[in-house]
Formats: sequence, structure tokens, C-alpha cells
Amino acid sequence: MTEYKSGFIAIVGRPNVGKSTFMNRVIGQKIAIMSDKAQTTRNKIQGVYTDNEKQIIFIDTPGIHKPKHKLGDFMVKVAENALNGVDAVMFMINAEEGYGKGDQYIIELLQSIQKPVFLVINKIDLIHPDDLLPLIEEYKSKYSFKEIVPISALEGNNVDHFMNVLAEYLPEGPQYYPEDQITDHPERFIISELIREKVLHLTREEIPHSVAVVIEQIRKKEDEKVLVQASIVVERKSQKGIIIGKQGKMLKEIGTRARKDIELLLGSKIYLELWVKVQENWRNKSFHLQEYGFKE
Ligand code: GDP
Ligand code: K
Ligand code: MG
Repeated sequence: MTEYKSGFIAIVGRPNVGKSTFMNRVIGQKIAIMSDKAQTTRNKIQGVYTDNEKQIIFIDTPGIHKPKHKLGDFMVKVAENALNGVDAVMFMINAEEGYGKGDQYIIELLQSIQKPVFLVINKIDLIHPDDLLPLIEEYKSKYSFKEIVPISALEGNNVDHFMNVLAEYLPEGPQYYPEDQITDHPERFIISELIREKVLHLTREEIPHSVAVVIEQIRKKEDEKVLVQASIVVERKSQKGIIIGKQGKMLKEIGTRARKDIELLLGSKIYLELWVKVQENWRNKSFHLQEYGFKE
């Protein structure tokens, strides 16, 4: 009988390469929100994969990039911290994009990491197979990766194979979490992320990443339904208008979609009450960053 294996794996990579999509596929439930906009993931999220031979705890990091403001700074710190204390690092790239500045920055960060680093080339469903080899050669010349594995997180190609590769490098270890636990994040945080995801999906570039969602209250009502009250915080009055929409249409749509996901998560019917608040320049104020959960 082989020993049980377990370990912590950090997922790093530029925004939108498919980190959250990968984790959701592997974990099989929607815990990291996904969108086609950059910087969807701000906090580190742990997803736990468990089978009879291994347990892998994934840490989905915010896209590592050069910080532009305080929030950016915070996100880079989260990502760097995530690289310490893990058993291996998954560096994910988008097969469609060539080697770029963002990748160079990440590779510089990786130079100081003593753990195995895997290059995962995602979105291979989007490229011609002939284009894969030159890409592999290019990355090979920049860093000595333990393994290079092409996958499609969206379609699932080669994902099982990659999981087996990962398992080979895992140390023997205990099952840290019970097998039915898929994340260590409190529901409160996941609920706020689900609401923020709907805002990102439904609004355009005017409502970028200057949105935070604060859960004001979650409690069970007499009729057993759960009441969730949340504020959507934006930086400008004009953004508030967009989120509310004509005759409140946009906010209603955000609420309808978020309610469905939250009900799936909690396994019960909910009342969702949403407010929109303006908090000028919240991204540059440490005080507000703390209030909104971006703690170090
Ligand atoms: P993250 O920022 O790295 O977490 O990226 P996301 O997981 O949020 O994915 C960004 C976008 O890429 C989403 O629209 C995904 O549907 C898409 N995507 C992710 N993986 C794949 C893939 O393997 N193939 C294709 N075609 N699209 C993908
Ligand atoms: K994203
Ligand atoms: Mg993400």
C-alpha cells in the first residue's frame, strides 16, 4: 500500500489565463468566481481536492502584476506570500499569448522559490498544435520547470493527467480537511464574491475593478429563508447610477442572478437586499481596504 499524499499548491499567472476555471474544474464546484475581466480574484482562495490517494489544496492567487495603487500592492503581497509555505507552484499561461512582460515579472518572482514549479499551458483548445512546441521552447529557455503540461481547463483536456503529475511531487502527508470540505473560506466571503461577479459580468468597462461588496448581514428569518443584506461599494456617483440602472433594472438583474448562486451555495431560499454606496477612492485608503476584507 502506498502512503497517503497531500500538499499545498499555489496557482500563479497573469490575469485571465484561466486559474479560477482550472480550480473550479478540479474541485467540481463553483468556489472561485470567473469572468473575462482582469483582476476578478482578489483574495487567495483555497480549493481542496480529495481522493483515495491524495489531497491537494489549491491556492488561487490574484494575478501577479506590477502594483499600480495600494490595492495592487496588496494583491502582489498576497500572491508572494502564497508562494511561501506551499509544496509546489503552478505557473499558468494562456497558450494564445506569447511570452510577455507580465510573465517575465512572474518568472523573476519564481527565481527565489525553492519548490518545484510547473508550467501549465492553458487554453490549448484555442491554438493549432504546431504552435505549441515553439511556445514550450521559449519558456524552457527562461526557467527550468519541473514539468510542462498543456491543458484546457475549460474543456478538461489533459487535466486528469496534470493531477497525476502533481501527485508524483506531493510529499506523504495527512488528509488536512474532511473529504466533503471544498474550501476554507467562510460563506460570507463567497457570497460577496458571487455578487461581485454578477456586477463584473453585467457592466462594462465603466465599472471596472473599483467595486467591492460588503455583506452587512446574514441571518435566518422565521420562515426559514435566509436574509442576506449587502452593499455594493463604488468610487464615483456615475458608477452608482450605472449599477442601479434605468428604473433599477441593472441592480435587479444583479440581484436575481446572485440570488440563484447564493441559494445553490447555502442550499436554502434567500431574500437578497442590495444597496449601492459611493466611497470615493476606496482603493487608495488602507482603512477602507481593511473594512472590505483586504487584510494582510
Ligand atoms: P483567471 O483570471 O486566471 O482566474 O482566469 P479565469 O478562470 O477567470 O478565466 C478567464 C477567461 O478565460 C474566462 O472567460 C474563461 O472562460 C476563459 N478560459 C479559461 N480557461 C480556458 C480554456 O481552457 N479554454 C478557453 N477557450 N477559455 C478558457
Ligand atoms: K479573471
Ligand atoms: Mg481568477
